[in-house]
Amino acid sequence: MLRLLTFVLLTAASLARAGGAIDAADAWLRGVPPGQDNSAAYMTLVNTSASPQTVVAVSSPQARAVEIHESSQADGMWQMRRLAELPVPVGGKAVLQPGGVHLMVFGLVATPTAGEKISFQLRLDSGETVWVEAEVRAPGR
Ligand SMILES: [Cu+2]
Repeated sequence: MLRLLTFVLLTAASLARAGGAIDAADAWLRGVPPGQDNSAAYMTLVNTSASPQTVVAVSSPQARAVEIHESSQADGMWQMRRLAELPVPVGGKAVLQPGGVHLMVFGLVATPTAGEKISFQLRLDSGETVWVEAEVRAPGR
C-alpha cells in the first residue's frame, strides 16, 4: 500500500512538472569557492500557457533563501535591487542572465560542485509551483 501511494505521488509530481505553465531552459548556478555560500542562478523562463504568469516567490531546499534581483549600472557602479515579482508574458519569456535579472541565492547549505544540480521551486501567482534544476558551473565562468 505504501509502495502504491509512493508511486501515485511520484506520478502526480511528474505530471505537474510536465504540464506546468512555465518551462525553464538553460538553468545554471554560478559556482563559488569553499567558504562562500552566496551565489546567483540564471535561466530562461518560457510561458507555455495562454495567460500571463508571474513568479512571486522562489526557494531552494539547498539554500537558506532565494530572492529575485535585478542588476543595473549607474554612474559606472553596479548595483542590485530586489524585485517583488517577475512577470513572464503570454507567448513570451523572461531571461535571467549575468548583468540583469537573476536569482540571488543566500546560504547554500554546501559548497556546490561543478555539474551538480541545484533545485529551485518557483511559485506563481496562480498558486502553481514549478521546479527548476540548475546545473552548477565552475566558479568564475
Ligand atoms: Cu543579486
